[in-house]
Amino acid sequence: MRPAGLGERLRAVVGPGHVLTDADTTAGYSVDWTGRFRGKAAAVVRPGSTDEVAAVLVACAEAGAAVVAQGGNTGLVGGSVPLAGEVVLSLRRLDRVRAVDPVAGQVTAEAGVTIAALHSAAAGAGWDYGVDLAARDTATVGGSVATNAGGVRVVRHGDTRRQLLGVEAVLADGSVLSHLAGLEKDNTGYDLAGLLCGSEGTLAVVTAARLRLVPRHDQRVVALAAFAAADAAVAAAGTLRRTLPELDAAELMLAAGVDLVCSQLGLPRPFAAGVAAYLLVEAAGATDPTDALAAAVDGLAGVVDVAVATDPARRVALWRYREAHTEAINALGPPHKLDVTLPAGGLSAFLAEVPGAVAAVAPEARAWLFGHAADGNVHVNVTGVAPGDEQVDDAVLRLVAAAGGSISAEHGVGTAKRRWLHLNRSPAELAAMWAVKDALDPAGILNPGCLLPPR
Ligand code: 2HG
Ligand code: ZN
Repeated sequence: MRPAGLGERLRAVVGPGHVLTDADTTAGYSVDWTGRFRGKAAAVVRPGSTDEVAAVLVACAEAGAAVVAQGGNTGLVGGSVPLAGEVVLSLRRLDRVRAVDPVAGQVTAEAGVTIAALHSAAAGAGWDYGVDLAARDTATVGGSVATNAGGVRVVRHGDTRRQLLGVEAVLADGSVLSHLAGLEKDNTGYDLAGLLCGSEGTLAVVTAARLRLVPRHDQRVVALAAFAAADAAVAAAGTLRRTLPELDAAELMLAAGVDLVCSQLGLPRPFAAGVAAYLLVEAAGATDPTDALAAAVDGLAGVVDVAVATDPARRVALWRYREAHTEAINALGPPHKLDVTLPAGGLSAFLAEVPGAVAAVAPEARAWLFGHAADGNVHVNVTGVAPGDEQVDDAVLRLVAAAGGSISAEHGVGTAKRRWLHLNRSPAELAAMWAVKDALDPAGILNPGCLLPPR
């Protein structure tokens, strides 16, 4: 490892067993979930406490070694892998739920706690955590705070930043910021937790978070509604936000994506032919929301068929059509993933325009569209394009920006999209971001290839 002596210092901090340098072992930390972004780690360091994270950062700063923080490595924008030979700082050993406060409805969880474990801890105290996502068994608190992760329940509870009451984080110089009291009202200056949320490991390494919990809604019902046209499904998601107060999720799928999932996973087709789009709707409440959901779906225009599930196994089976999109698409080869938001009124037109925009630059490519319809968030996945060929990214992201949308809805900018950040952020905003970066990480050792475009 370079520079000489850093490896020895890191081993002294975390113990020899937690500094990995063998290429076979570090390989798993050096590639993203999709396989599109591959690098090589100078070393993987696995600290077991916040103090050890601080000592690791001091050692790296003194050696001038760049560091990429990594949680579950389920991010899909190449933001947690060492693409330029960085040291990987794995937070997975920080996996304690430090405290659940059932009175306040809050939890303090370390960075390496998975979202699934956080849900269990919340349930044990009679509460629920408002963010949920398909990668729940692997994605971690630290990564979800660092990327301001969204997921399937943003329509009801908002994104990770909305749950965040405070963080513990280590700056590049090893100093520890700790603000975990969880006061609901706390107007004492800059919102550092809010700033670090979504900073993608470029300003500090998040080691723990104080998170707000939400009341449990144990009565759940799921409907899979089929539509003859995608714009009717999009319009329906908007209507449900108004007509169904119990709305927990409204997920859009298109026929091609569901067909792919069915053939890859051997699932039965949910309906007979003639369906163009699907909306997977979940309603949840303290009392049974089935009648409310049925009445709301009855009132929707353009529905051609509906399947309803109340028992847990059948609900999971309906969700499988949606949650398996990511793995089914990946089985075709590493996709280009463009997670974008459109203004509500522009989503239908965008869905119609994407295939043409992709075909214009990559005729062999195929676009797969699905996402969180009620948030205007669509996951444009493009297969059949070489990992390094960015023409489709450029075409789709320019289409998004022209329609007034965001090039990153919930996954972050990562290394994948930093080239296009200027489409959403003005020169003044970028200068302010650089000023923050320079103040907190003057030597630029924290995830240097991520988020901010080169100056
Ligand atoms: C989801 O909504 C995730 O399932 C992943 O955000 C999206 O695979 C994707 O592009
Ligand atoms: Zn998503």
